[in-house]
Amino acid sequence: MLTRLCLLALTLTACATQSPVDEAYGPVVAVAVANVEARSGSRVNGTVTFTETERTASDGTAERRVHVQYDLHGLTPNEARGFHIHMVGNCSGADAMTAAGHFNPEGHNHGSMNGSQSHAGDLGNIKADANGNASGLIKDLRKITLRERVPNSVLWRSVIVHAQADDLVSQPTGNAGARVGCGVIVPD
Ligand SMILES: [Cu+2]
Repeated sequence: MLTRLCLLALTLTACATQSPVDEAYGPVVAVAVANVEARSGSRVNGTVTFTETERTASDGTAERRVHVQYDLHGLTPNEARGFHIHMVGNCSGADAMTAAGHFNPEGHNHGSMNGSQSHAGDLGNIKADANGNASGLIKDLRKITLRERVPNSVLWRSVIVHAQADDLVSQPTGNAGARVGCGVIVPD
């Protein structure tokens, strides 16, 4: 996708500005995309893009961060819905239960996105507008990576949109209900 964006951008502006993420995070080193399709009889659909950046910290170490841009449609207007990364990149089930439970490589309890002890896949809630669309950018995630074959890699896992809001407290799922949208996270 970056290549396509740069080609599009050539006559307009520099490629670097096409990243959705602040340049302070450093150059983009990996991108992955999940095409979200409706499940459980819903009309939810859209795209979730994962961008990983790398910068050099003051102590000289490489600091990677993942940023999640979502653009989702067919949601219930004006309502919040649980939004997670689930363990298995398999959306084939009509109810998306094939994606299994939350991505939780550290064995933590479910919680809010920024809690130090929450699941790596806990992305909180998305909020639909009056037309049932939700878009936004979640920046600076530190628990996940787009690297291959490491325990916290989200490649080949799945993004799930739920039928209800995540209360950020109930175990192990935040009482977020059925799975109304599912997409496998694949390298772009
Ligand atoms: Cu979930």
